[in-house]
Amino acid sequence: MKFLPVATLTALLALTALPVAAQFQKPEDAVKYRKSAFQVMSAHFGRIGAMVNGKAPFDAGAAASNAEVVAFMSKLPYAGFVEGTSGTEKGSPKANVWTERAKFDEAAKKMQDEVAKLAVVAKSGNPEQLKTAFGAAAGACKSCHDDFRNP
Ligand code: ASC
Repeated sequence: MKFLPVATLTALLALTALPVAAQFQKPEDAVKYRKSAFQVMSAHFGRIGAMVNGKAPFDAGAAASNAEVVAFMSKLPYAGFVEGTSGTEKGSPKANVWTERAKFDEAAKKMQDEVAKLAVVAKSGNPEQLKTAFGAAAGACKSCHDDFRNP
């Protein structure tokens, strides 16, 4: 990332500032995008989960790099929550994502804050602190799922 020319970075930043609807050709593209972002986030979060739950050996370096990916990825999925893409099938967003948007945005921010803290804690290399921060982040994920995701 640090080797990208300034012009490229400026162009990328301008792109992220575009109105959400302009970022996707079709609603299905937005759905695919947000699911993909969550999938990558979940894969890396799960690797930390395996460590804190004793299913994988503790590896401070891996925890830190996985947590960094999670923290970065946590910023991406929300651009994909475009109007008209709620559903009823398992795992799809309920309509209240849009009717209670402020509450949804707050839940998203809570998760982003917790995974940012997880990334900081992971750098310290302390497995107990990692476990605590992982629990807080998982709780933020779950709370939003409980309120806004079809079971
Ligand atoms: C994960 C994952 C989530 C959260 C959530 C926590 O590993 O993929 O969505 O944790 O299950 O309750």
